[in-house]
Amino acid sequence: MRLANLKLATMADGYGLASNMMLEIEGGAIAGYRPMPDRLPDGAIDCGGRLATPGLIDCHTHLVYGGNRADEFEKRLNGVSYAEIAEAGGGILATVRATRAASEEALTESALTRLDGLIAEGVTTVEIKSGYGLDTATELKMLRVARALARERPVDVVTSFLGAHAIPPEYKDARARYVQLVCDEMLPAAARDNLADAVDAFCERIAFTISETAQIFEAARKLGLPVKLHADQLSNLGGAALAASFGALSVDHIEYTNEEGVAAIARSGTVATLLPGAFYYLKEKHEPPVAALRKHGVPIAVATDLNPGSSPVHSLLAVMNMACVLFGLTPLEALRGVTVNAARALGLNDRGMIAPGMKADLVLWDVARPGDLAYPLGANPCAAVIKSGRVVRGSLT
Ligand code: DI6
Ligand code: FE
Repeated sequence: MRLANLKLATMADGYGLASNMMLEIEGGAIAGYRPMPDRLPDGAIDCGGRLATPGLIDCHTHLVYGGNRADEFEKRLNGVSYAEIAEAGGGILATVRATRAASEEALTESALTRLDGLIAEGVTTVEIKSGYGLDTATELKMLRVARALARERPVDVVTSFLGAHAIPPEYKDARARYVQLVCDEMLPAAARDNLADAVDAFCERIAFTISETAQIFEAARKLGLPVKLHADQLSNLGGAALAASFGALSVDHIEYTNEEGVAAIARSGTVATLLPGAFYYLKEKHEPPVAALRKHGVPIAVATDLNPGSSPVHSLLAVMNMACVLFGLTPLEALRGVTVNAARALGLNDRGMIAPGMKADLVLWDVARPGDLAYPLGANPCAAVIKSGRVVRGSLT
């Protein structure tokens, strides 16, 4: 396929802008691009000067889950605190009950609806975590559903095992035994069935300690699986530094990470994934250390954290805007955060940029400049989506 008359934001360096380009796609990959010849070559599709970016990558979601928690949102706004809701058996554990009770088909159906919202905005790769099962059968069920989504829609799914998301009620007074179960049974089962591309954990006072997290990361290492971490979201436990010592792909949230933690992830080449949706919904006040990330040259990714509790956000474009308004990212940083740096956060080196040999995952936009993508809230200028060289949405002309 030969696309003509494109404005490319290759993201190779900054936006990597190149106007008046022809782009060649062969066998699902980008063969190359070059300036337009004087007249339109035979068989080339005139894209009318539209902007093309790499397909967007949402590198942190929990989009497979049962039920919803709209009732808790309403309760919170009527004065009941997040902690009170959790103590009464709500919060993550409410979603665990609903997810355990849901059939694989029902989980797939509801996840597809959410996934379709992301795809409509140009997402071509999405990461999906388990973590609402907290028992072996349900964790594997969630991961199978995540894998099934990639067969149902033109999107690549990267999975993360998050058995260490919360302590399930059955193990309320036996944390150590639960961590053991995660390491000795759940994680090996997920690895055996090829259901986990990476291992994640929630390291926080209300979740897992630094030493429990280290134990889980050791188990991941034995299985040859890369790690990532929900780190320093509500307090600074030193999660980012721990993850760095395991060469983590990414550390996510990191509102409370200090400069020492930032220096550690800079040394380990770990990506910092910012999740402004959770910051917004939880009315968090402590901003992530963006200045230190810039100073230490840490690649910054941005993701929805799509989940039913702290971030019921179904729009990666909205999150780009929120990263700018709430965290002071520039529109360029926001776009790099959902393309080149999001690919790196997932350990994928075949996407996130427009370059020869990269996957032909592309989005055509009805905007004049790439910086415009982070500007509105609630607008969707996506004109067409190309996944592995195939037009899967909209029209190129
Ligand atoms: N951090 C969060 O904010 C979410 N999970 C996590 O590890 C909360 C997920 C939920 O409330 O369901
Ligand atoms: Fe999360």
